[in-house]
Amino acid sequence: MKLSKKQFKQDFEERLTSKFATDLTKAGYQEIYDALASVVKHYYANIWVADNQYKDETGKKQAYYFSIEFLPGKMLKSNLLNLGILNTVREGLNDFGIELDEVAKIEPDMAIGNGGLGRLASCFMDSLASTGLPGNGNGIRYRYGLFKQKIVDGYQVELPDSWLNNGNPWEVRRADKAVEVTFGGEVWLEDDGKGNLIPHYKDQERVLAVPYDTPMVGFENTTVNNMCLWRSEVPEELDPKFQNLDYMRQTSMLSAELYPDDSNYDGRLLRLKQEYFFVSAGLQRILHHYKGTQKKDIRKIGDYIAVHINDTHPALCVPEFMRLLVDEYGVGWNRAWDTTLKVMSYTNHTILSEALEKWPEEMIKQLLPRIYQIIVEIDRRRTAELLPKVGATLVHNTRIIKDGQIHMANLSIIGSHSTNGVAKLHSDLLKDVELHDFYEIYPERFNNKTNGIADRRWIQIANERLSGIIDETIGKSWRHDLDELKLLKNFNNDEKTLEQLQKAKFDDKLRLAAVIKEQKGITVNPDAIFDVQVKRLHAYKRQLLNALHILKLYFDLKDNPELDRIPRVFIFGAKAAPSYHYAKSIIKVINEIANMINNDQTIKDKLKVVFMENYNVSLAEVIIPAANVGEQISLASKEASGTSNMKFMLNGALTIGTLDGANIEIFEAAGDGNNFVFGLTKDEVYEYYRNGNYNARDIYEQNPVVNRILNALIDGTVPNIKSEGREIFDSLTVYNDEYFVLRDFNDYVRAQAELEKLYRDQKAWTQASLMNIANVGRFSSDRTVREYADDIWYIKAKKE
Ligand code: GL4
Repeated sequence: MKLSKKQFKQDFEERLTSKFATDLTKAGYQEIYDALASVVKHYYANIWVADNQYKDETGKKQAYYFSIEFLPGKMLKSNLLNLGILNTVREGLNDFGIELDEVAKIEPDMAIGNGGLGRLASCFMDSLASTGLPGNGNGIRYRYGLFKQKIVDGYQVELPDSWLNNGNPWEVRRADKAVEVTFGGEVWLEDDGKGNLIPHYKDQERVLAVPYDTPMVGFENTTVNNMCLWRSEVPEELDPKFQNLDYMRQTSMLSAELYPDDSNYDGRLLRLKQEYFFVSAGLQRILHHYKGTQKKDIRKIGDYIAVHINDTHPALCVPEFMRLLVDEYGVGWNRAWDTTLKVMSYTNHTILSEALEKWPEEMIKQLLPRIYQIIVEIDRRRTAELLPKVGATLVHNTRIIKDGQIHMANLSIIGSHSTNGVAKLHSDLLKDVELHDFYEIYPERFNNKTNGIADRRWIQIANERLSGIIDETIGKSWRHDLDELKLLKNFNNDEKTLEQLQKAKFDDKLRLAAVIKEQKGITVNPDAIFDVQVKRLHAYKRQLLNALHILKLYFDLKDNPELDRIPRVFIFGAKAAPSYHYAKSIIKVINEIANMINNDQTIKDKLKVVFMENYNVSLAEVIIPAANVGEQISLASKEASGTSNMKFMLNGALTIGTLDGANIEIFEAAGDGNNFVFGLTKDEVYEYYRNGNYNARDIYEQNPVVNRILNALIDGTVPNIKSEGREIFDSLTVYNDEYFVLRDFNDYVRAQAELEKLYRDQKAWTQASLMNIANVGRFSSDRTVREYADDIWYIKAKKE
């Protein structure tokens, strides 16, 4: 949009006074932030209205991304950037003596997601709007987001994230669009005399679902999509049976809290209720919209909407959509089923068995009796139809209802036209191994969509220094099309460019060093290699491997203080699920290793270890630009894609990583020699599984380096980890090291040494860094959402 500085300043001052009856001399940062957000909202409101009107008038097909998590982070700068007024506003505020970055700090992170899966959903929201695609979000407006992490005595402590305390200027409550979601009670079918079976209900619990809309503003275009988040409330005119405080409490619980588990299935009733709650509310709203305002023929709804099931949490979309079509809109079963297949699509985000959702049949039957009947009917019809075609074994292996459980992945695959994985390796594993039986039956449904990241946030906002240098070197076209970064390759031998890249990295390291000093009181040397591992704490991600290697470096220096080593700062950021004991022990151990090393005067600044508290999107925006090295060291086959790997690449870090997830595609894109690869391949891992011949204890006994490091966990060398050290030691040496940490150790050490060697040659290092940046284009989520749009949702971008 066009906006002069003068106009902005006037709008801002007026808003500050009208909203808070104050002026610039007296306003605090909270007031300044709220007034600024309110002005920004005013700027996009008309674009939003116009785009909604455009969508309604053209009747264009729209996609709805159903996700139980979103992780947008802060919105202020992203909205300013996308509106094209970031600099105008920054300068305008400067004239008043206000720093935009200070104002931005006031905004709490919107953290209603756990990790990669939720963050991907938010990258998609940004990319859909920015590529002009009509794609909306649907989720839950949790009152409390992902817990805040404190480290006390080296342990993780969880505090509530009450992110809504000071209000949320970006959302719009739409009470008029509220719908009811019902649970429990009894249901029976009665013939209506015309041969139709009509469901009748008794004693249901009713919950009011109120939508809060947050606009997703596209980058310098006229698209504004919607992220709809549902809040649960008590319906006003209640049956006296429900008119009590217990019921109120129970109802508000539904949208009270995000489950803090990543890649883990927690089969609690409340979680199942949350899943049905946002699925039912979302689908009802969509159908009302198309039937009511749009006057569409409901039997043709498949031409107008696509619904995406983001992992299995929204899998109830399948039976709920059937229920709405058949029971509420009177569509015949077969027609409804064809429509459901056409509308629904599903992404699988993990093959970890502990993440696979399976709900006890009895639980679904009691909580969602009509949905249960529909699932049984889907299963019955499918079994009857497929038995003669594919035989009993395949049918049995792929059934929705098996062993008294409802298999949510099976439901999602069977009830949709598309199942995709999130990186090539992962999608192949789905086809060849994990979902092979489904692939035999429905080969045409399987495809790959490699993840991507919203580069606007991850470089334009997070790394203004680097962005500026790229502008100076190749112009600004990359800001609209990340593939244009390819032009940087022409400067791979240009001393000035390489120098500027180094300078940008150094400045970003200084910025992070200041944050580390402030948060942890640790002084780090900006000339050291900043080696970063930031992600959820999970055994398969192997933060432990990193920690063991740090111990090795430490012992090397203890044995030989004169050793010529490039100083290193190892930086961790990771939250563990509160109930994940082992992960929490790893946090404790890393913190005690850090204490030991950081306080050892003989080590000086050759080695420092920093565990940053409360890793979240905002902290990532400071940490990732400052990284020289990104650690992507999961056991091959376990990390479905990873997305921080792409953010590191974009910011010119070199990756040390395994052949897992999207790492493989990153290594290929960046070109040989520009990253550091190590470890078992997926095939080697599966070979071990087949033969069952991995023996970690042998490595412990035979490898003196490993032996010394592991002993340090239990013999008091690393202080204060009596039980945690033992737990980890046993996990490796007694319980046979589930994620092959010891097996990959030697090769990891080799790759780390190579890395250090390359770093000594600053020119060569910076060239490799440049090659990573230049080849990152394909990891833009703009590319990813376009692929979803073309191959899965069949939606079209708006022509500007
Ligand atoms: C995850 C994967 O673990 C991660 O590799 C992937 O990048 C992300 C988005 O596709 O999805 N799956 C789950 S569950 N949590 C994740 O972060």
